[in-house]
Amino acid sequence: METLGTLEDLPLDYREALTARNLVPLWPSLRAVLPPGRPASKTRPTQWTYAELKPLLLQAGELTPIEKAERRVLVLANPGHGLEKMQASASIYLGMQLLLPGEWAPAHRHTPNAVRMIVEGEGAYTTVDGEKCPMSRGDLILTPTGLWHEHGHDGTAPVVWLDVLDLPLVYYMEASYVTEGEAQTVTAEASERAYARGGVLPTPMFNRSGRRYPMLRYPWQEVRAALEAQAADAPAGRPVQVSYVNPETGDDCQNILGYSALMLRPGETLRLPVRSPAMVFHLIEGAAGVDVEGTAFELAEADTCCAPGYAPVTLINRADGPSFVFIADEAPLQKKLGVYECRG
Ligand code: 1HN
Repeated sequence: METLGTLEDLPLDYREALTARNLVPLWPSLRAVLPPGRPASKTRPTQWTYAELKPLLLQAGELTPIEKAERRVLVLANPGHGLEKMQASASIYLGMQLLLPGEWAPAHRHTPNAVRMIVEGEGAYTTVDGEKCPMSRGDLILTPTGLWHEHGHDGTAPVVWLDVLDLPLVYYMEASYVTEGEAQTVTAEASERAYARGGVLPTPMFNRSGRRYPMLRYPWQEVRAALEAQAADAPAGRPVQVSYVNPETGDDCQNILGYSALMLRPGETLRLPVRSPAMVFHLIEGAAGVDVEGTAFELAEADTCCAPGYAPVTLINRADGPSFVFIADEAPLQKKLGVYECRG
């Protein structure tokens, strides 16, 4: 591939003439925006350990009252993007949120989509679109674009959850904004009970269909049971994984980011297919090694790490029993845009 001319090759008065007219020569930057064979990635393989994060999050609980924070969150920022950008990858935002007993995070709605993966504690709940969703360890709760949501806590100990949002993408599109609201009245029945059994759905005439997001809470005990059931029949070597989908359509549960849970059986090592989307791994149960193109992470429970797109990733179970990993990725977005690739 030919080496292209640089900016410095050009006379200063020519460069200044371009700048003065808001013009830029392409060729000095062409290889940077179009690298050969594989994208250049700012997303650096990065790990955030819960043991290090938790005391700092609890300290935030002492330093900053909820009224002064609205959402008391420490953002898991990727240094490759610059910490101030608050992004884990090009499109994924991650944050650990703390809610203390009796606290209230007021209702709002916004354009970015969010999900919560509950890490620790009992007694908190989030109300989404009039549906009260209790929060328990391992549950996934959706807060899709445009739906009202607020968090409360009737329990006695701190509750912590992982927020995953497509904020970096929506912000980049200059489409990110919020609307403040009044506390919601609970009007909707629990969607996770209506959609609790695979293969059968509430009869369309009487169900919640017509809602773009019919199911908002995916209880961990159901997801774990689905993985255990799949593992009972899956031959060694076949990945045991379930995707969080819209039960009415089978589509990804949200438009931009994809969510799944993966079970590593005792002794299992899994080389994931090399794919274009960046990924986030959060350990729900067990212990796991994550090798991202030669960078080795060890995840204990509640630890989180990320991998850039196109990076080979290997997951290794380190526990005596099964390990369970929650995965977020950019696949739905990339598939919709037609840039998704799986290189096997
Ligand atoms: C948000 O609305 C929440 O509702 C958490 O808990 C984190 C990060 C950026 C923008 C909105 C929440 C957020 C957020």
